[in-house]
Amino acid sequence: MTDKQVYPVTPEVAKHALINKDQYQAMYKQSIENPDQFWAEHGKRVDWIKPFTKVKNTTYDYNALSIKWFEDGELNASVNCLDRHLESRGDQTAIIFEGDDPSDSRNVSYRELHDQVCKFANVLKSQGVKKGDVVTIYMPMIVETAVVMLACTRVGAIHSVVFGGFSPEALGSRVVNGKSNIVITADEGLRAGRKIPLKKNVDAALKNDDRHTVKTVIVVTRTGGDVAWTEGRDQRYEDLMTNASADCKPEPMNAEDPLFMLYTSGSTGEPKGVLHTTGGYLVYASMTHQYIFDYHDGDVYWCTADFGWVTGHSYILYGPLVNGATTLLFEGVPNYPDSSRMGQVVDKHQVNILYTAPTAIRALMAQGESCMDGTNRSSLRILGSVGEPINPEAWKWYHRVIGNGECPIVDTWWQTETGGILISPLPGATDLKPGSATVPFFGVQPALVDAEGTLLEGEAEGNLVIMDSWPGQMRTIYGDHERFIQTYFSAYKGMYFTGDGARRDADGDYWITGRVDDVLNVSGHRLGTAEVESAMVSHPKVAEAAVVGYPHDIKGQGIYVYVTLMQGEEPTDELKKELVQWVRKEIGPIASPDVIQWATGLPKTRSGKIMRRILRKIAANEYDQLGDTSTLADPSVVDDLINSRQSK
Ligand code: 6R9
Repeated sequence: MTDKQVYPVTPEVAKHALINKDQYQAMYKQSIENPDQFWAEHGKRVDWIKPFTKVKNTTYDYNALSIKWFEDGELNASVNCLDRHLESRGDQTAIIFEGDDPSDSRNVSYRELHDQVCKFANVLKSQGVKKGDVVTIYMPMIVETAVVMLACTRVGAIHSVVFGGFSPEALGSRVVNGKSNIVITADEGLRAGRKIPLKKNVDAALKNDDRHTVKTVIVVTRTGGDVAWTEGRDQRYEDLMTNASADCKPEPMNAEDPLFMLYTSGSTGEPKGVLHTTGGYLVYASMTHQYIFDYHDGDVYWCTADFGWVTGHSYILYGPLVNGATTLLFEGVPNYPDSSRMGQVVDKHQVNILYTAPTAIRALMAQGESCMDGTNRSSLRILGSVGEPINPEAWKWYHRVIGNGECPIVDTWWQTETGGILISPLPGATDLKPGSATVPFFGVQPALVDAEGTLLEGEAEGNLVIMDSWPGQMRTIYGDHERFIQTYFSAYKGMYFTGDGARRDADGDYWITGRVDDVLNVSGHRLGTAEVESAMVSHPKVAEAAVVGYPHDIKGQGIYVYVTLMQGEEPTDELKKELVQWVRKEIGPIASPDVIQWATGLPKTRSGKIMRRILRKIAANEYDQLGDTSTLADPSVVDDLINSRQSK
C-alpha cells in the first residue's frame, strides 16, 4: 500500500533547499557504498586540532563489537561551538533566551558566550575538575546551563545532565552511578510561574549519598529564593565567576574521548548512562541539524526541548552552535501565561525553524485554533517533530494552523542512543506523508526483522534495526559495556536493535509504530515500566505492581498501574492518591500514574512472568483481543480484572 495522502516538496521549498531529490539519492548512495570517502569529506565540517587519518572503524560482530569514528583525530567541542565563530560572527546572537515570564528575554552573542564558557571552565579547574571527570548538571533552562555544559567540554570533563523534573532519589542514583563528585544547580527553576526547588532537591539527593563523595555544589542564582547552605561544599556561581579569567586553553580531546553521558530508561533495571564521544557525535549532530532543518546562515532556530533530554543536547546546543546558528532557549512552557505563547515567541523573535513534540501540538490543538489568534507566524519556514509518533491529525493541524499550510514538517525519528536523527524527510528532497518519518539520513541503513531476526523485504512491518554504524552512535553504557552489548546487539546478531517497531510502505517510507519493549513514551518522555513498578512496590502497602501504557489523547501514552495490596490493606481512593504522590517523589512528576486499578491478582505464566500483553489490552478497553490466555497459571485472574475495570 502506498499511503495516499502526500504533501509533495513545493517549488518554493525546493528553490531554497540545500538538498534536492537527486542530490539526496546521490549522496545517500555514496554514504552507503563508500562510507569512508563520504565521512572523510563530511568529517571536515568540524575543526580538528589534529586532523584524522582514519574514518570508520566499526563492527557489529557480536563477539568483537567495536565502534570508532575518526579515531586518530583530536578536537575540542567548545572550540567548535564558539572559538571558530569569533572572527566571522563574534557579535552574532548565539543564544536568544526567552524566560518563563514573557518580559524576560535577552540575546547572548558568540563572543559573550565564549567569555562565559572560558570563565566557568577556569572555575571548574579551580575546583579540581579534570579531563574525564563526570560533572552532574541539575539546572533549569537558562543560559548558564549552556555555559556549564560547554565549559565541561572545554576542560574535557564529561557532563551528565539530569532533567530538572526528576526527584532527589532519581538525581541521587545518577550522581552515584556516574561517580560524580561535583553538582551544578540553581537555587530554583521557574516554570509556568511556579518555582522548582532545585537546590533543595540536590540537598535531599546528597543526603542519601552515603559515600559522601560530592565535595562541591555550585549554585546559580535564578530566583534569589532562600536556600539552605552547606558551608565548605556549596558555592555561588556568581562569586566564582567574578574573579575567573576569560582565557582558557581548550583541552585537546581524542575523537573517541567521552563528550557526555545522559541517562535514559530501558525495559529493565536502572536507567542507563548512554555515553557519547566527541568527534563522530559533533559531526553527526551538526550535519543533521543543517540538512534536516535546511538551516541557512542567519536563520533563527527554536527547539522547545529541555537540556535534560538528548534533543536538548544535540539540537538546542551542539548541532546549532557548531553550525554558527542562533538558537532560542526557552525557559517556560507552551501554555503559559496562556496558550498563545508558542505563536507569540515565534513572532517576537521571528523564528524560522520550529522543532517541537507531538504532545505539545496535541495540547494546543485541544485548545482550538484560537490559541494562535493574534500571531501570524509568517517567519516560519520549517517545522519539526520529535519524541513519539505524530498522529496524522496532529500533523495536519501543525501544518495548517501553526505553519499556515506553508511549512514542510520534518518528522524526525531518533533516540538518546543514536546521538542524532536517523530517519526524517529532508525539506527539499522528500515528499511528506502525515505520520511517516519517511527516509534514512545519509549513512543510515534501517531494516525490518521479524521476531526470529529474518530480514523482511519490501512492504512490511516488523522490528526496526540498523545494519551498520553511523558517527553519532552511542559507544557504551557508562560503567557497563556488557549491558551495552546485551541491550542493543544481542537480540539480532550483527544489527543494532532500536526497541521500536515500524512499517515500511510500498514507496519504502518508514512509519514508526512505537516501542516493542517495556518502555513507555509519556509526553515524549521515556520511562521504563520496571522503574515505575519498582517505585510502586517500595511503598509499604504494595505487594505487587504491573505497569503498562495505554492510549492517551494528549500524552500519547498514559501510565496505567495494576496494584495488588499487602494482605489486610484497604483499597481506598485516598491510598490511590498516596501512591501517585509516592511515585512522584520516587521518580518525578513525569512518572505520575494516570490510572491505578486494584488487582487481587495479576495474569502470570506458570513460570511467574507477568503477561503485560493482556494488561495492555485491558487498560485499552480491548477485551475482545486478549489472545490466548490458556497458558496463564490462573486464567480467572483476567475475568476479575475485566470485571473490576468495568465496574469503575
Ligand atoms: C529523540 C528522542 C526515543 C524513542 C524512540 C521512539 C520514540 C522519537 C520519534 C519517535 C516516532 C518519531 N520516538 N522520535 N517515535 N516518531 N519521530 O526522543 O529520544 O528520549 O531516547 O526516545 O522515542 O520510540 O525509540 P529518546
